Amino acid sequence: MEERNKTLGEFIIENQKAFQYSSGELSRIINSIRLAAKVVNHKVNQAGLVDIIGAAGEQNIQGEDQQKLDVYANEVFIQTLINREIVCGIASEENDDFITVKGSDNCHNNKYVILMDPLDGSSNIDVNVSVGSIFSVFRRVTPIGTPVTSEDFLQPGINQVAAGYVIYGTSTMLVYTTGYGVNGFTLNPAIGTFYLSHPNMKFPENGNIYSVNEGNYVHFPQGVKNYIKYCQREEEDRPYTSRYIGSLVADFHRNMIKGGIYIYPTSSKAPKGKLRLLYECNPMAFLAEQAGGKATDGFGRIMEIQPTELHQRVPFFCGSKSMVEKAEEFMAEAN
Ligand code: AHM
Ligand code: MG
Repeated sequence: MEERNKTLGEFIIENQKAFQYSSGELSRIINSIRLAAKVVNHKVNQAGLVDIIGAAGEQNIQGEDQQKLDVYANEVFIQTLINREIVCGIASEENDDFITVKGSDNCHNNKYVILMDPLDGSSNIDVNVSVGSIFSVFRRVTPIGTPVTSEDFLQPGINQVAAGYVIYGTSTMLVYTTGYGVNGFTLNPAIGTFYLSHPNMKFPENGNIYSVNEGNYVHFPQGVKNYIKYCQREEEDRPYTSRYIGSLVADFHRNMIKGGIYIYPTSSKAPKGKLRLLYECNPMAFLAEQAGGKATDGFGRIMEIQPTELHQRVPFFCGSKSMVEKAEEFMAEAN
C-alpha cells in the first residue's frame, strides 16, 4: 500500500531535529503560522462572498465591520503569535515600528523574533488573484529577559532560522524551510489539515520564464533592459515565456516549480526597488537558496546585506541559479 501523505503536524514532530537549537519553540512558531494561515485562508476565500452578502444588506457574515483583508491578516498573525507566547518581538509590513511581546510573565523570556508581510499582493484580492503571507524568523541577539530592540530585527538574512510563505491560490499551501531544504504542505479545506504534498522542493537549475513588470521598462537600469532583450531574443531555447502575476509569492512559487526568474529592479521611479528586504526578500532568498536557487540584488547576495531600517527596500533578482547568474552578468556589464 502506498504511504499516505504526512500531515504538517506529524512532519514537525518527526523533524524536530531540523529545528536548530531545538527546544520546541520554533516548532510552536510554525504551528502558530499554520493556525493563522487557516484563519486568513478562510477569510480570503470569503472575499467575494462578503461583498455579495453585504450588498444584499441582509447580514454581516461575521457580525463585525468589514475590514481590509491585509489589516485583518495582520491582526490574525499578530494575535496568534502573541497568544501563544512564543516570540519576543514582531515586525510587520503593516506596522511602522516593531512590537515588543512581554509574555504573560512580563519577562521577555522568548528567544525568537518574527518579521512578516501578513498579506502580500493584497491589491490582487479584488480581482480574485492569488495572494500570500511571508515570514522570517531570527534568534534575538539581545539578552533574553530584556525587551527586544531594533538590533534583534536588523539582522542579515544569513542569520534566519526559518522562513516561509503561505500561498492562497487555487489551493492553499504552506511552504517553509528551517535550513534543511524546502517542504510544501497543501491544505485540505474540508478538514482543515495541511498535508505534505511537495517534499524537498527544488528550483530547476535553469528555466524559461521571466517575471518582471515590463510596463516599467523605460525606467529600468540598462543591465535589466539588456537582460530582458536577451530573454526575448530568438535562439535555440529562447525567447523565454513572460509570466508576471504581480504577487510575489505566486510568481516565486510558480518559478520554483517550473524554473524561472523574478526581477523587481531599481527604476527611476523606485530608486531603491520596491520590495522590502526584511520580510519579503530575505525570506524568499532563504527559501530560494534552500531550494537550489539564487537571490541577489543584481550584484550581491541578498542574505548578506546588513539591514539599516525595518522597512528598507532592495532590488530583487530571484529564481533558477543559471538565470539569476545570467542576469547578474548583464548587470555587471552595464555598470
Ligand atoms: P505589497 O507589499 O504592497 O503588496 O507590494 C508587493 C507586491 C509584490 O507581491 C509584487 O511582486 C509587486 O508588489 C508588484 O508590484 P508592481 O505592481 O509594481 O509590479
Ligand atoms: Mg508586501
